[in-house]
Order: sequence, then structure tokens, then C-alpha cells
Amino acid sequence: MNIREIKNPKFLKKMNEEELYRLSYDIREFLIDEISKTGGHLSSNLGVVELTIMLHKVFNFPKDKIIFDVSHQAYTHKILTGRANEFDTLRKKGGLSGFQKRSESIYDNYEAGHSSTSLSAALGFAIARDMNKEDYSVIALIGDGSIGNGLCYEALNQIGELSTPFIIILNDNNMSISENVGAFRNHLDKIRSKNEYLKVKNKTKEILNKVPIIGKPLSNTLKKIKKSIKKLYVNDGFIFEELGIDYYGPINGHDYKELELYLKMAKKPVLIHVITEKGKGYKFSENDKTGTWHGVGAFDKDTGKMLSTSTGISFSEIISNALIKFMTKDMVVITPAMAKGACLTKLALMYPKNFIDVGIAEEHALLLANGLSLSGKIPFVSIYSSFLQRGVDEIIHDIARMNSHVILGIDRCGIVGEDGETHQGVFDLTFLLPIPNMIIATPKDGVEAVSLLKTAINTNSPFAVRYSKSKLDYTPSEEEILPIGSWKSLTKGVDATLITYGDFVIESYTIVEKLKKDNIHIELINARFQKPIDTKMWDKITKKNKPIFVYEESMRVGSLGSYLKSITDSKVIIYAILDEFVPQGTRSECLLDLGLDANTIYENIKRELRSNKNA
Ligand SMILES: Cc1ncc(C[n+]2csc(CCOP(=O)(O)OP(=O)(O)O)c2C)c(N)n1
Repeated sequence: MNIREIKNPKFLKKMNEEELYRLSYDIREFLIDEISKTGGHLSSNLGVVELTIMLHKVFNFPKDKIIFDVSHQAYTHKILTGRANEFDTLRKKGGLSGFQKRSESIYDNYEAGHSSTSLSAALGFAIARDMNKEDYSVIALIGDGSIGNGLCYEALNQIGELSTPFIIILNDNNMSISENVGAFRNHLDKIRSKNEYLKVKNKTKEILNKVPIIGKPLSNTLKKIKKSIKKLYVNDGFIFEELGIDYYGPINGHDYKELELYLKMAKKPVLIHVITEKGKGYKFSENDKTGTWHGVGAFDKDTGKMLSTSTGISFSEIISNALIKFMTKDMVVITPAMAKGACLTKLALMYPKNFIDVGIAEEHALLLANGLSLSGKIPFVSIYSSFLQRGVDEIIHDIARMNSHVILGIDRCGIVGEDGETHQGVFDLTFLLPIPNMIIATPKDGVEAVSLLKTAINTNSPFAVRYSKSKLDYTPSEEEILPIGSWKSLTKGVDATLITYGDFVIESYTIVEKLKKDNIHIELINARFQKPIDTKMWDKITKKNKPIFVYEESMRVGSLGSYLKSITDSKVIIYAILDEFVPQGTRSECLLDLGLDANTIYENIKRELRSNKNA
């Protein structure tokens, strides 16, 4: 079948089992082909092809509503809803989003990117439906990694007490990005491996063999089957049943007959436990336990070789190597399910007793760290900037208020690019700056990153070290403990001061050099600490009575610049992100669109200083 010609999912209604299997084969080929060129979430999507097809066959979207959790696994949904033709633009500027996107299609009811929001949001849809006395199904599709997050328990707590029709599909591939962790994972393991399960499976097969289900509407026979299958599960005591949610499963998520039977039965609050194989259909991603194939860049589909063009070493890797170097018996490195992305797998293997993967549980990670710190340990929480948004209260109410020695290694700060709005690391400074006791620092390069980490380990305070996704040239050198709050003057200049930090320091050198050619001389300051500030240096800067430019890869409101502006009468001009969400694109494309690329800043500073002279 020509996948690109699919306009909507109506054609599925008439398909028989054989045709459906052929379609899943074609979709997998298409996905491997397209993702090998653009990059994207490969394994999660290969795992849910049959499940998504059967959902579209059984339900009538968009009248029925489906919310994909995270929505990184919604590619087959995009294909079936007429977006296959746009896959060559996947995750590119102006192109198809890697997640559900309401502006893309009437079939996308919700948007995510962060995990574990689907149950609560879908419940909102279901309650609104009941209030309006409407009749349609609401489905939340969530993975076994994402259902481990605390948000889901808040939702389940309410869902279990309702009798409104609401369908949860638990897509269990026994994997988060890498192997899933935790007691809930163990519970799902137990369900899967229970002897009763096999008994149930055989019985189900027997029943299925008696009825040719594919294509038939929900009939009386089916209702009877539902009753007899249901009976097989009674007394299992699985957590969902205990919470008042009908549980069906585990079922084979690659078997169309099974999928159709169970999806058609779903009424009332029900959880259907579907077992799928992450990465199915591509030999390199099948059985990948490390998460290598979860999210990929472009790759050679025949050899499985990644085609990365970027060279250098990432801040994540530099920090992780430094953690290994500085490791003591009292240090504890914590990750909320991001060991692979944060380059912590080597450390985890070397120091299993000093490493904790808490699963997708950012808020828990922070409180756990606080408890460890109050008991004399030195916790380092490695966390992506955008995922830290979840933990604001834990930082304010717990860590900072108790002035605990918790180190936050805030990864993916600034523009992250292809994942778009939900993943840009542009808010953390805004929410951290007003918090008392916090020390906040952003290194300009690898050497400074390691020095800041050493400083954080040796400073008894909440300490955030922020770093970007960039890859760098890095030659290790002896790290030093930096005076808290110290800035560094990098170039001399009498006409103005340019204050910046992080990756923008490099861009600023270019700006300063270009201005020199125009006979404009600027003092460049590396404000490596955003809190506290270097008050001595700040006094000197303000006394010059010359314009002060602050250049930041962060939201303008709540930026370092806005703080500095609030404490001086000098002219402070801030170049930062205005009041908007930053869409997907490469980092340079995003910066250009935001007017934050080096050339635009150079032009702006030049214009500003010339008009200042003329005034
Ligand atoms: C709050 C939050 N933390 C971390 C992530 C990064 N992340 C994206 S997908 C994923 C794994 C999800 O696992 P699961 O729900 O089992 O889905 P699968 O990919 O296995 O289908 C993680 C940790 C995220 N998107 N949101």
C-alpha cells in the first residue's frame, strides 16, 4: 500500500486481518525509512503499529478522543490521519511535530512532550463529555515507564471512583527510554508472568478461535465473551482492580484479533494492559535494552550506523566524567529516567551504590535528594531543564527553604531544537532566580563546567549548575574551586559592557571582535554565576556610566538582565527571549528567528551605541 496516499483512517474499517498485517509491515518500512533520514523516536513508534491501527479501526476518531502520553509514539496515528506526506519535515523548522499537535490535525486532541499527563487530561475530556450529555469514547494511551510517575496516581485516585466510560491503554514494553525501573514495573512483571495469565491466554485463544471477530460490530456474542473473559481475571488483585478500575489483559499488542476483541469491550473505567515489543521490526532496535534506539538522529538503515555530523564532547559527558572523578562514598547521583541522555550509564556501572534511577519521577528525585542531603550525603540530581519545571515546589518548599546541599545538574538548558516547545530549556533561570539560598551558575566551556561542579560539591548550599546540549572542544585541565558569585572580565573596552554566560560567551567573542572593526570597544563579562552576582564587578560596570547589554538564552522576564536592570539606574538593554514559546528547528534557526544570533546582536549593539553617541 502506498502509505503516502492515506488521507484518513476510514479505509481501515473494511480491512481483513491479512490486509491489516500487510499494512503494519508497510508502515514499519515507512517509519524506518523516514526516521533514518530525519531522526526521531524510532523504537516507541515501531512498537505500537498494530495497536494504533486497531484503535483507529475500532473507534471513530476524531468523534472519539485519544490522548497519547508524551505522544512521542504517535507517528502511526499521524500516518493514518493523512500526514505521511509530511514525514520528510519531521522535527524540522516549520515541519511535522514529533508529538501530537492540535494545529496539525483535527485528530490531535491534546499536546504533550512531557510524560504522564494523559490520564488527567483525558479524564477532563470524559467529564466534559458527560456534562454535555454527549456520547463518545475517551482513551488515554500510556507507556509502562510513564505510568510510574506520580501524576498518574493522582488521576487513578479519581478515575477509580467514577463510573464514567474511560479507557486507559497501558502499552507495556517493559522499557522506559532504557530498561524500566521500580516496584510498579515489578508489579507489571508479576502480572505478565503469573501462571494464571497463561491459563487465561489459552482460554482467551479458545474463545477467539470460535468467533471471527475482525470487522464485526460489538454484538451480543461479544458481550457474552466479555463476561466469560472477565470471569477469568477475578481475584487477581492487581492494583487497578483494587483501585476500582476494570482490568483486562495482558494481551498481545501485535495480535489484531486480540486487540480488537478487547478494545471493543472497553466501557466503564477500564484499563487494557497491552504487551508490545519496543523497536519491533527493525533488527537493530529489537531487544535494545540501553535506549540507543529510543530517540535517534539520522542513521544508515542497512548498517544501523548513526550519521551524526556533530563533533566534540557534550557537557553531559564532561559532567558525568567529572562526577566519576570526584566520586566519594557519600555522593549520590540521581536521574529521573534519563541515564542514557545524561551520559550516566558508565557511572551507574562503576558506582551502582552511588547511583539511583528513580524512573520518570522528577519531583520524587528532588525530595529524595533533600532527604539524602539532610542525612549527610551529597546528592547530585541530573535533570533536564524542561523536566525540572515539574519540581519548582520541591526546590522552593524543601531544598532551598531548608538550605540543603543538593546539587542540580541542569542539562539541556537553552534552545534544544528538534523537540520544540515542550523541551526548550528556557524557563529554569526564571523560576530559580527568585528562590532564596539558591546558587546558580552556567559554565562557558568544559573546564569551567568541571570547576563549577567541584565548587558545588564543596559548597554547603543548594547549587544549580546549568549546561546546554552543545558539543564542545574540550581539553581537561586542573579544575579550581571558584569564588561564589565571581564573574570574569574577558575583554577590555570603554564604550559599553556586554554581560553574558554559557554558550553565548563564545558567540559574544565574535560580536566583540566585529565591533572592534567598527572602532567600538566593549568589555565582555562572563557572568558565570547568575546568582549571587559579582557585586564588586557590577559596581565597577555601573560606575562607567556606559550602556550595559545583557545577552541570554533564557526568557527575558525573570532573566539575569531583568534582575540587573531592577537594581541600577544605568541603561541596561536585555537581549533574551520575549513572551513566546520557541518552536522546533535547529538551534541556529531558532536563535535567528528569536533575533538572538550573534550577527543580529552585533547589529543591535552597533545601532544602539551609534544612536547613543548622536543623542
Ligand atoms: C516529565 C518527563 N520526563 C522525562 C521525559 C523523557 N522521556 C520521553 S519518553 C520517555 C520514556 C517513556 O517510556 P514509556 O512510557 O514506557 O514509553 P515507551 O517509549 O517505552 O513507549 C522518557 C523518560 C519526558 N518526556 N517527560
